[in-house]
Amino acid sequence: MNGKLIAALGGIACAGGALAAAQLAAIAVAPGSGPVAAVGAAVIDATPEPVKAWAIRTFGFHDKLVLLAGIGLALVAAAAAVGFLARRRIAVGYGALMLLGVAGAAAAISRPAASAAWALPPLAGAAFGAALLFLLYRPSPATGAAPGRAVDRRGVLLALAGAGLAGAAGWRFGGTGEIEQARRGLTLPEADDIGPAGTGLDLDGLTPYLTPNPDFYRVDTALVLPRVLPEDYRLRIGGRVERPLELTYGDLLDRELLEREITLACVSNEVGGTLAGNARWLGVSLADLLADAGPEPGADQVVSRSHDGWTAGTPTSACTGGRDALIAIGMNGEPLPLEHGFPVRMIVPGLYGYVSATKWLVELELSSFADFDPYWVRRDWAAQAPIKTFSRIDTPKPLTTIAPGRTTVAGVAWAQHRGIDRVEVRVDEGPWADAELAPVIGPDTWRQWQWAWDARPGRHKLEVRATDAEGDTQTRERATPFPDGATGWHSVVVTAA
Ligand SMILES: Nc1nc2c(c(=O)[nH]1)N[C@H]1C(S)=C(S)[C@@H](COP(=O)(O)O)O[C@H]1N2
Ligand SMILES: [Mo]
Repeated sequence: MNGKLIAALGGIACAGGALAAAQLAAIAVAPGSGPVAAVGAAVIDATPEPVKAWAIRTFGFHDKLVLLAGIGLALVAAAAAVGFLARRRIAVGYGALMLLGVAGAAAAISRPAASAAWALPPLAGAAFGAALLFLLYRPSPATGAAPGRAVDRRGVLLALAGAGLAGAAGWRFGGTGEIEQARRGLTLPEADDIGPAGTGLDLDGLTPYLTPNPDFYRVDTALVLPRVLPEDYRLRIGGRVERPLELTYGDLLDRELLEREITLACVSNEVGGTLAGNARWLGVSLADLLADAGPEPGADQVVSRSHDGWTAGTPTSACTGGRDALIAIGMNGEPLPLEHGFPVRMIVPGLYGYVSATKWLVELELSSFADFDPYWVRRDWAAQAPIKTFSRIDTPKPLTTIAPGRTTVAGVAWAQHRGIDRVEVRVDEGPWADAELAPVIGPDTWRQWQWAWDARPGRHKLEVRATDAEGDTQTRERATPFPDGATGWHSVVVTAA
């Protein structure tokens, strides 16, 4: 192998060794303190909104994977270049490793959940990388011919293999196995107050009434899933309250448990989008918990905080004022899945997820809108975000060809906590026709609808609009999800032939 290539590989071996060592050290300190997670999270927090929106649009649920791959590729390229340069000037190598360590440490301690100890894994990793550099890049024998250093071929290959193995071990043992096991070992109690169960339409191509957990959309800023064992769990309720409280997971299970069907939706959902799901949630009444704590007058915002330091702000009135706001522990008959907030999350009917649905919930702090801006509000999303009325055509699918004649057009509509009263469909901008609505149990879930269409041969545009129970019909005017939710009618073009 040629010397330049070995030198480049040597750089990758030193950086890889540094990273692997840091990831292993992070297992002992805290999973979030690993440089991969910390730098990734810092990049996510610092990414300007338009870039983030573009990433979600382009990569969807894979946005985090793409980000990690991007950081990884950039690192490999930089490490190869540094490794190459270090042959002539070894200081470049030490400098780059120091930079890696300091940047990793800075990213780690900037995390909201961090303690000072979070700086240690990246620094320890950098020190390990420096030791590798020292061992692999040896001064050339003083022949005077070639200045610089000779890179130890065998050593580089060994170090690369070692870093790979250590990285894999770090991934495995820093993983979620222990939490998955704890989750599987749990049996949740029956609800004391069992809400009505909706029965949906079962039509080909139509979104099912209840969303199975594996199909439920996932949106959050967590690169590594926060790991909270039920036995270590504490929910603190404090801030502007008369009686601060602290509850364990067991304390939550011992309270009256409610089971409610509630549709959750993301503010980033575009017209026609699928960032919403309907589940049967098991949990404790948030209103009861807050009544125990006694919010002080003027504390109009409930700030909820996750284990990884993310925050949401919910109007106190929405938490106490008669809706089924839940501190949820169960989803569709199981403990919450890890991706959906295990062990405890918040669910408030009628508000977008970013202002209400905190996953991996560990703290409720009574504050005011004037005094505190939560995560997305600091990034200019609206502080108040009730869910806007939405309707979608699920079938027929856009740009498909259907048989002429009787065709079922069907979809879902939602206006949580107001309820859907009417869904209308029109073809080729003709008159609006009323769709048939599936029965619903209340205003907090989405509502399926269907309409029988006699499709003439040709190309057609189908459009849908819904009216909520307050009599407000969806506006045709298109708005982007930023800053408080998209508007506009969903349309689908199909050909009957
Ligand atoms: N801890 C935490 N909770 C969070 C978020 C987050 O980034 N971190 N995102 C919120 C957003 S924007 C939405 S839409 C919902 C999505 O919940 P789901 O992933 O269970 O569907 O979670 C909310 N809760
Ligand atoms: Mo969201």
